[in-house]
Amino acid sequence: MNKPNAHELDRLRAGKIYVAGHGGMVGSALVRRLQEAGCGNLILKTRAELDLENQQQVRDFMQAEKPDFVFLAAARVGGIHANNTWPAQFIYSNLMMAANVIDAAYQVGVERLLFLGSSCIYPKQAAQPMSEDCLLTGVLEETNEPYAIAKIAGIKLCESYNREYGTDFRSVMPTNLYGANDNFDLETSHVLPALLRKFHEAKQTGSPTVEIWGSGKPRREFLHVDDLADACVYIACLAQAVYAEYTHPRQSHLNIGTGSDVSIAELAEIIREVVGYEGKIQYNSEYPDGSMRKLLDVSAVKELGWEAVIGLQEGVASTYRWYLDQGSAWA
Ligand code: GFB
Repeated sequence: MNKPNAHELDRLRAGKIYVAGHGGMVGSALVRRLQEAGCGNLILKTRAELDLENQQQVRDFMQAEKPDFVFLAAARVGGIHANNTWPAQFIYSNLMMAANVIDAAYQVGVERLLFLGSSCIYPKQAAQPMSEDCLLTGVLEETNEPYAIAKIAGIKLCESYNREYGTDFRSVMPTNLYGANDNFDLETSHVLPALLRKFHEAKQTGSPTVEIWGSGKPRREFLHVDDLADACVYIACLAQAVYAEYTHPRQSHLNIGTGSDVSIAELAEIIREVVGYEGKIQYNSEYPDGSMRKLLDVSAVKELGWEAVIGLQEGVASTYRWYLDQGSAWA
């Protein structure tokens, strides 16, 4: 774990913190990390208790609670197939949640807010690794353009409120995430949990092949969600002047990743080994590849003193153990 600024961490510990989306993979990791860091005053609301797409509910909740800090980890997320199949739901839900929470946070004087985005905000043909300043320099990848537009809007909301109202709203753009509490539903999940489940079930049933979507050639950078949560707390604890020094008023986001990537075929080999499956891999080109490469330039966050510590092999193994501990929950 990376050590956050002690003075700022004390402010976080003394404050009231709202974690939006605490039931999800990212939100639950954030709650674990905040509790480990000694932050005990957390406000957590289930979707049934608070609908973040409902502006009035969000305003009433913020007025009643008046949190000091907000981590905006609530989002409608999914893998390539889900993004491609339900574009309206991805753009609408994410736009509404970002607009409602960010505006209500401003209205009640939230001291600091951290908005979580995604590396798919960058253009399809961006030079690799993708640095923060390639945002809005080209056309987006089509399978997840609606989701990406909503996430770009979230960054621009934070920036605009900072410029117009002097708020301290920050944004982090994580690369592809995985870990405990991931989604293992084969239709809506991302590649890493999908392959863990597919190899596991193929091993159990003695199936001779496992199907992998696309060509296996696209490259992705995978970050364990506990590393991301650590980065979020670290960045939320940067003094405002330090954060400002590494960002820009019109480009206020920071990339979070490991700095290295693997092809989907290489990822499949790692997962096959962790699971202990001995059959064959079959590629299905009827499914899209999506972006051919999405590697983040993480030099800014590194210069700020943060880096990822969980290796891919180790992270895949612990995620597999987590999946096994869930028993037949995903069957
Ligand atoms: O993880 P994934 O769904 O999302 O897919 P993206 C990554 C790559 O893995 C694609 C391939 O080339 C897929 O075709 N793949 C192979 C598979 N087998 C499978 C499988 O069984 N399931 C899945 N899901 N993929 C998403 C975006 O893009 O990444 C979101 O749609 C978001 O907006 C997220 O940014 C992080 O990396 O292509």
